[in-house]
Amino acid sequence: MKIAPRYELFIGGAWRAPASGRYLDSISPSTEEKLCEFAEASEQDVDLAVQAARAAYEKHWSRMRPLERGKYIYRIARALQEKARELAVVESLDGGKPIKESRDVDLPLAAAHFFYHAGWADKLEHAFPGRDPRPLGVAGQVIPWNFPLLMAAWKLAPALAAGNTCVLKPAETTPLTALLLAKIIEEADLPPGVVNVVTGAGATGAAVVGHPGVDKVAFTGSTEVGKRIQRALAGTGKRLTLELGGKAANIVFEDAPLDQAVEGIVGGIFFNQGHVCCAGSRLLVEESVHDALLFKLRERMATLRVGDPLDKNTDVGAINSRAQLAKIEELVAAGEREGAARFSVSCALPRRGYWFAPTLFTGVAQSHRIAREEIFGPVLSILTFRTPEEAIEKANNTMYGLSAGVWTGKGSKSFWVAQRLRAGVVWANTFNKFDPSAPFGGYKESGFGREGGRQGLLAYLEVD
Ligand code: TXE
Repeated sequence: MKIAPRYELFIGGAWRAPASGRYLDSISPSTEEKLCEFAEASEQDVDLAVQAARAAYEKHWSRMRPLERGKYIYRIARALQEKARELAVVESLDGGKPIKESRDVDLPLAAAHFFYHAGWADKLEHAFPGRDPRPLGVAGQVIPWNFPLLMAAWKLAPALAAGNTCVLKPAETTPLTALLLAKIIEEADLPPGVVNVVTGAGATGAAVVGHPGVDKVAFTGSTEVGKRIQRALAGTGKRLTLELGGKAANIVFEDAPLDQAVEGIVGGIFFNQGHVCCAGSRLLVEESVHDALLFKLRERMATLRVGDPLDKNTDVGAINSRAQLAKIEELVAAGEREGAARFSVSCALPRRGYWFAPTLFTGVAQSHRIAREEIFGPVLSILTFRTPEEAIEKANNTMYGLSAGVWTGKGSKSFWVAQRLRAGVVWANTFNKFDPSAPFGGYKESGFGREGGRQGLLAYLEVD
């Protein structure tokens, strides 16, 4: 599974050149070298893809015995496992994340998502007994660049299991693994048009979500674009789920196992360079253990290896794009200007590519931009609290509500706090744990709808 010099659009089971004849470059963020080029789909191409998806829905996928649908999805899952190593390399080259993460997290989770949903295909009536679950039709799905293959799996697997057909639009900085997944789907012999992959930038995404032939839109990306899509879809009757940004609080009480918490905090913010919607980007620490925790945290941060994503020892890879690096730098500069104290790990960064050293800020006030805005980079903002009530109030003092973490030696306390947090996921004494059976999604401006589990299937079904 080598990277080809050029990728076309995957429409109706065939690889088609874009109507405009235009191609975009795929750049490796760790070297700034061009990896290949990929097609830019216009409205015309998107229209063909939606037509292909509609025809496949009517003729094949919605009529097929659910057990057969499940077999196809199992095939995709197995192929992902078989090709996991190569896909992990491409994911790291294209997106900049460390190979140990693509190998140990993205690939196994993507395969697990297909395995899990394959099992649902013929059991939907058991998931919703007596409620006659039926597919919605054609799903238009737009995904981001932070977990390119995994987000493709999160979108495609439940949609297909529920009997829908799909038009998937990967992010413009990371199209490659979705295109390789299209190849896997082609080799798995799915009926043509069941899955279509149209690459391009924001305009292609807008064409997908705005196409009148699309029955359901699923979007993961920035809050700004999510809101724009919500406005554009108002009054269309299309079903919509949005998974948007976050500003998760990781709350550490004085009775927490501090060494364990340090691991969770480091993983929570530096995993995937902090390009994670549920990243633990606000550390709320009980005042009495602030200094002790900070000491341990800085020591642990100093051991992080930043650099070549393909090196198995790398902990923190490249920033996904020049634009994302500029956004991180701008917010970090704002943090310094507003008076927070910055500590960045001192490490040699490669000369080429986009890099940012793991960084934390102390003395952060709730009004600071670094406490309010999603940085989406390896930058942690530390705030303190004195009582559980204050911790909860601060944790909830955000427009977002995707995830949170609670660290305490008392199980009852973590439940008490979790019940009061307005966040879709709350982890206790751990962070960033995922499972296809666990619904994931947000409160407030982090979006609505859930992905994963029985609840995630609801987004792709008409249930009486
Ligand atoms: O996101 P966009 P960007 C946040 C994060 C990041 C910021 C900007 O804070 O710094 O967003 O990232 C497609 N109609 N997240 O600008 O633009 C686009 O082509 C339809 C959090 O890269 O939202 C891509 O496929 N689609 C987030 C996808 O939307 C449109 C993950 C996401 O890109 C479109 C990513 C339009 N009008 C960024 N415009 C998370 N929740 O994990 C763009 N797109």
